[in-house]
Amino acid sequence: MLAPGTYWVSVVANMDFSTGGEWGWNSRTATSNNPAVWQNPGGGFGMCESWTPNATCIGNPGDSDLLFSLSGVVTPLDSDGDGVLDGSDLCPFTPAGTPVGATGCSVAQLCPCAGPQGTTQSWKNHGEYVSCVAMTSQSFYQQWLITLAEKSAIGSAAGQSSCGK
Ligand SMILES: [Ca+2]
Ligand SMILES: [Ca+2]
Repeated sequence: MLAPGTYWVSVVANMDFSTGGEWGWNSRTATSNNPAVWQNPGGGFGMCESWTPNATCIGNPGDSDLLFSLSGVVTPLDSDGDGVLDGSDLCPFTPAGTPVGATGCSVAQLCPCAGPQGTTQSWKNHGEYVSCVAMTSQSFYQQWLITLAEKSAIGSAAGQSSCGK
């Protein structure tokens, strides 16, 4: 699977002319991103032994790019598998199976033990941390993201933690 981006497409044709005949790649005048490049290790064709723009090798500006098509299916990515696609997920690396809200963040990611989310500060005290967890888990419960038992367990774990101490 390829992540969104720009990639090089490369073909290596190893053909003995006497038995394999010729191989070619149709060119076009329009250029997308970088122009096509070619290398001819050993210099059998007398040109461009290392990567050089096609149009320079061939000596024809019309050979600046090569024609090809790729077939496949575009699949939106959900890298951490929490059900929120990467484009909308504000919290990457959510542990597998952890309930998240619409922004792809778990209670633990919204109330990190180290300090308030999005800051480099620590919690003022343990109570501030526990309060964050309590409010966030209550919100998750009201959105049917977690059960009452899960909310209680999350709150209990926060109370027993040393976060903010
Ligand atoms: Ca996600
Ligand atoms: Ca996430």
